[in-house]
Amino acid sequence: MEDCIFCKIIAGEIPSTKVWEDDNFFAFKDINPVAPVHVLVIPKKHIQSIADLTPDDVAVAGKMLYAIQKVAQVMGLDKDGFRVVFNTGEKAGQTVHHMHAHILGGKEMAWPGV
Ligand code: DGP
Repeated sequence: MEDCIFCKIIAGEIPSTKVWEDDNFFAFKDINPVAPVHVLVIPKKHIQSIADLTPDDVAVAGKMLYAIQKVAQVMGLDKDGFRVVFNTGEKAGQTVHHMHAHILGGKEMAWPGV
């Protein structure tokens, strides 16, 4: 989609540090990491947020969880644990309106963290 930063990252028009990719998803390091490991996983299809999913997106949404598992393995987080965050909408702090999962790890994390 025009003017979407993450669509431009997928297209290679904006540089990023890619950590994993398959036919449907792209994973790269967050530019402002808040944990020793902080990776974003995005669908190649432009979907604005979880709140914008349609029935046509159900398959890609399900596959996204499996992609998150693969990225966690690549980053060596699968043994010790990791956190997955989907900021959804303005009040939750979503700043990029292309659905993305933050994968956070490499440190002890408190809960609740809100
Ligand atoms: P959120 O607040 O949930 O919408 O998170 C958006 C994240 O995207 C934020 O942690 C910073 C990251 N980000 C924004 N622009 C870029 C970029 O151009 N490159 C990379 N690698 N990350 C970006």
